[in-house]
Amino acid sequence: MKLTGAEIFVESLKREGVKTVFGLPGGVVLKIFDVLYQDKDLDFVLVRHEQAAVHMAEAYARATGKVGVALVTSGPGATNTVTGLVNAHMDSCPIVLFTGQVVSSLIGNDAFQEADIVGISRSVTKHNYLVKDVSELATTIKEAFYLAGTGRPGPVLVDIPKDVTMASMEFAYPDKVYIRGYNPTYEGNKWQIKQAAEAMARAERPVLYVGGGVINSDASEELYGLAELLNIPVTMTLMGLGAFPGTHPLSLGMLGMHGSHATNMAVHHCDLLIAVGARFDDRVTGKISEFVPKAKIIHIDVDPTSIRKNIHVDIPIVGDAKPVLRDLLAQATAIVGGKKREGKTPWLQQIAAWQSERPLAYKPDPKVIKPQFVIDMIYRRTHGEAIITSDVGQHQMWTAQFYKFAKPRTWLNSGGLGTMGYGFPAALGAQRAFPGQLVVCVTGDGSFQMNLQELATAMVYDLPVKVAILNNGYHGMVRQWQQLFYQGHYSASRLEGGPDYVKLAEAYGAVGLRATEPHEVEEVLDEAFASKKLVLMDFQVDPYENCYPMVPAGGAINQMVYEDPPTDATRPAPAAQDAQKESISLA
Ligand SMILES: Cc1ncc(C[n+]2csc(CCOP(=O)(O)OP(=O)(O)O)c2C)c(N)n1
Repeated sequence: MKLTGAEIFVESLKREGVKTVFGLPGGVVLKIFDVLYQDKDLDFVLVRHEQAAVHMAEAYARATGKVGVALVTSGPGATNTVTGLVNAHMDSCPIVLFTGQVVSSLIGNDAFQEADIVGISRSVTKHNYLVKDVSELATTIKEAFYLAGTGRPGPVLVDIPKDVTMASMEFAYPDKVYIRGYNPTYEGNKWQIKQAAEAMARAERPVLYVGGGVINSDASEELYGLAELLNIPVTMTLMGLGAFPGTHPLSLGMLGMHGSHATNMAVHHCDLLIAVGARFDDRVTGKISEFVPKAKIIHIDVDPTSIRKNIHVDIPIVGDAKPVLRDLLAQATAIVGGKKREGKTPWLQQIAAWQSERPLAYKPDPKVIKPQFVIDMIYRRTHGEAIITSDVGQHQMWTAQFYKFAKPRTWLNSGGLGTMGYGFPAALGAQRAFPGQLVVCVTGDGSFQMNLQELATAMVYDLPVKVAILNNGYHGMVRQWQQLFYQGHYSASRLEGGPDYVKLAEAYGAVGLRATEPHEVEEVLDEAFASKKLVLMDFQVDPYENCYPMVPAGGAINQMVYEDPPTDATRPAPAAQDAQKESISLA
């Protein structure tokens, strides 16, 4: 049967099992939207800004393990997606983004709403395509999904000119894909795995360092088995949180710039670091020449170009985390004769000593809401079972520190790019994937204002996410750096003119709640979590709280700062404090 390009597009998406597409229309994609108008099987979620559509697709992908999909128009529609593409690229998130393009004959002529999105996105996508003829459309879509979801996952862009959507041809969807030169390696080299298993069984002070790759490859069970078998403590990157249960006695939580004292000390002093699906980001390693000075390093990664990119590795293993950890577990089981190592080894005792020396903690205050207290309360009410998204800043680090994620795919976060404005649309994407689930977005007043227009999308599609704004009246993380490293020169970090969030929620038909004192925090959370609607919670938190421990930029990870300098002369000037107090009392 002959189909138009637009019909081929929709039919191909269904063959890929797509249920939901996020996006926003425009002239060159109207033929596709006309087909969607008559279609009952494909959900289309209309956003208010294309950046948000990509974040929703990313979060949908991370929460479900499927490929996320977005569709936008040419020119400004396409360029608005660039931040989302970079974000997905940095966090290895599988999405396919379809952009409309002006008719083929006008490409390169500065036509109305033309942008060379293939050129613009080349360095920030795993691959991209311009479909030149309707005959290529189905194969291109098949390849795009395959590339996005296999190997090291990532974003793939498919640019479709308007005339391609209008032209017709016989429809046939390919069953298989063959892409020359693209053959991801899944199984690790047996000899290297044996070497790694022996090194792990021999090590006296081993640490597993786990990243988002373990979550992408659904390898948590294998990781659990291995950690328990050999009694190895597990630290996770920001992207890896949830890969190993945060409450497990072997969990060390997050490492790096805002990792805890015990975790960073354990990594610094280990004799074997087993990196799985993690990429030795500078926020993790700190000063690279002083990173793990006494350790041998095993690095397991599906992407061969990640290995030895940032750090020397003793045993490299190219492969997908799941089969490699499965084989490692089998080898290690044979080496230890099937007998689990248990009990507090001297190494675990040392770690426990570091933990009690400087536990991850904060000073509660009876009068002022501490941001960490809000996170702690969210954790106590959800027991690590909710899907949590966050934005970027202090609130993000406090969430990573104080919320103990129980399961993979429950923490959706912009790790690599650090994109303010990610958290709220991400929560909406996850809620669309799991309508019955509690989805909480922890955000800052700066970050939330970057994509708050999606409140409308949330209301239209009945996405009852709970947004906890840790409102400190500042770009808090910027203010912290200015206080600690720029002599208190608070340049452009004070956030004036924010809306009244309760009224804002109400303006959209949502529920708005506010807490200004600590005793109100639990009430607000209880009311929000009991509500079936979208709730905005305005927590007016201590504007001057800083996130510790902290490894100053460029420092080694065992050289942490734990508290404000003794003479805190660099706190914001009284005028700024008064302004903040005023805005709290006005609110
Ligand atoms: C799009 C974008 N612009 C700028 C930054 C730089 N930046 C990092 S953290 C931060 C402040 C975040 O403020 P807020 O969202 O209020 O969170 P807080 O640190 O106060 O918790 C800024 C401006 C960024 N990460 N993303």
